[in-house]
Amino acid sequence: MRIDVITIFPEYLEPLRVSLLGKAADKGLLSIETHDLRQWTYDVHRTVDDTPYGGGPGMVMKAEPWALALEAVTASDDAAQPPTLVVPTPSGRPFTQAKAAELAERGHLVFACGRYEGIDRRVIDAAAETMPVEELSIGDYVLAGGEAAVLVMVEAVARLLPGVLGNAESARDDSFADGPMAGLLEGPVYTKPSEWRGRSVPPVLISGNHGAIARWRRDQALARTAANRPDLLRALDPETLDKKDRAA
Ligand code: 6GU
Repeated sequence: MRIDVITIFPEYLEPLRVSLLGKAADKGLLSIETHDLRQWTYDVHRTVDDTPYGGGPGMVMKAEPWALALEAVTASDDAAQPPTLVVPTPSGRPFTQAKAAELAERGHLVFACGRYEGIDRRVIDAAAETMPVEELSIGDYVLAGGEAAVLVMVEAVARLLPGVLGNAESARDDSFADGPMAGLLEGPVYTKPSEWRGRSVPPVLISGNHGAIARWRRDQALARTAANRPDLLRALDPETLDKKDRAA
């Protein structure tokens, strides 16, 4: 997968080079490039923003630098296989695990990081005529710009690419993933020693009874979901609950 990020703060995206993402890049599974939007400004002040039409607070990012940037980073794409343009914005649709999985299927993602009050709408409308555009929000709070949201989205997408995770199964039981625990939050986990500062590991986990362990894990997941995300519990299909779930 190829990822391009256009921003006025390329240093902000440096973390993309470390850890899981850095290793994925080293393995050739992922190629990430960041681009300074000011490369595509031609005035002495390298202006990227201006006052909003209609008045109001703040500044709006100008259309032309964005259009030139998008043309440059999409120049090698085939018109039949366009990249997906992702615009992080608090006004977007929710970025979810399902959306991450959908984006992980695409060959080329371009992230357009807005700062100030956003990007001139005509840029997004024009882009949408030649490529899919996803305006996405990572949650119900407001960030100063899209850069931190891009770090979140790229990490969520990249770990779903084949070969990126060390353990192919580790994505399966994740909170929100499809699978036996779909729609439930993950419960608590324990490792050695079995006794630590007077606290024991739940005995069922050392029992060797795999049926009892699976039942216990599911009960813990149900309890945690009820406590932390009652909205998720209400959204569960009652058909996916068994008799023992209902009792819990
Ligand atoms: Cl994607 N961008 C910004 N600037 N703020 C946000 C966001 C994105 N998601 C939630 N808040």
